[in-house]
Amino acid sequence: MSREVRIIGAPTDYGANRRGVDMGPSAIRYAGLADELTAAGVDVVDTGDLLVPTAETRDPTVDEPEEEGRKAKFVREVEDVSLRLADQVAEAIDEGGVPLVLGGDHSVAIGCLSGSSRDADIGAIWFDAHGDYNTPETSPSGNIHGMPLAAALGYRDLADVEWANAPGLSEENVVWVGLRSLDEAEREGIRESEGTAFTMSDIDEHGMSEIIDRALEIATDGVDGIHVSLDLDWLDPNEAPGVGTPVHGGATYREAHYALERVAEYDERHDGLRSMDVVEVNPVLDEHNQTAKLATELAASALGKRIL
Ligand code: HAR
Ligand code: MN
Ligand code: MN
Ligand code: MN
Repeated sequence: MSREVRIIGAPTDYGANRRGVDMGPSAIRYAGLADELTAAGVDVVDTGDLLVPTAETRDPTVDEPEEEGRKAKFVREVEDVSLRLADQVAEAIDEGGVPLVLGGDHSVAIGCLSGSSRDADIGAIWFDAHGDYNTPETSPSGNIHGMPLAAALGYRDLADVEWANAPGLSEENVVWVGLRSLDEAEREGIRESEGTAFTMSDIDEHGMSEIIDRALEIATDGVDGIHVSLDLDWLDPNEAPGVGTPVHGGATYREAHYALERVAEYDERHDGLRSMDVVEVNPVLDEHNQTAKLATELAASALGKRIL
């Protein structure tokens, strides 16, 4: 029997600075996700979308952390989504499936990491132009999509509550791949962290093939499995124009596919891919749904679709 991949839509844009990523799950489904995954040889179950109140009906500043200089917009809304999403992710894993969460902005990774690590030690590979390692203290924007990894690791949690923590995520098993846009304090935080950061320069120097091997080795060392977080702005904007915060000089089409094909290969040998998210697709900024289509193809590569 083939493995079940459980699609969970999380149509949020609370964590982003522009509207539109809340339409990501629809665009990704419309681009043919289910067919792509079926071609990858998995059983697809679509559980639909979490119910997420539209941002216009909420006040971004309610319950922002109070001390001066701390900012985390829509923190209560992100909390609500994270708790419900974590339950769904944990349930999918309990029932033998692999949860594939469709964002939504990258704050949805908080619920993913927390649910995925509820009863297990996990590592994480963070495919992203950005570090997403800000805290309410260091964030220049107050946008929570720049904070999920730090929040999951328990750094100065959002609004001083524990809901964001991913209990079984171990920092030394966190690997960033493809970094090229960091804020000052965030850069300092990543340098000091026990995680491993591979920048685009590292990929230039060593090639994606070597970098992804090292990333997999580090992320999977001594843990039960990994969470793969795929922010579409990891790719170059030529390939993925439909994202809220594009940064030039990103992964190419083939580099991205190759990396995720290696994830699938690892998974085949070790059953190590525990959960995955695909985030930050913004259909409003996209060209003919190209970025959403790319998201479906990359998810399929990670879940075992092969060329031959
Ligand atoms: N670092 C900036 C901030 O904290 C920008 C965050 C980026 N946006 C994302 N995350 N798409 O990967 O506001
Ligand atoms: Mn991100
Ligand atoms: Mn990003
Ligand atoms: Mn370890």
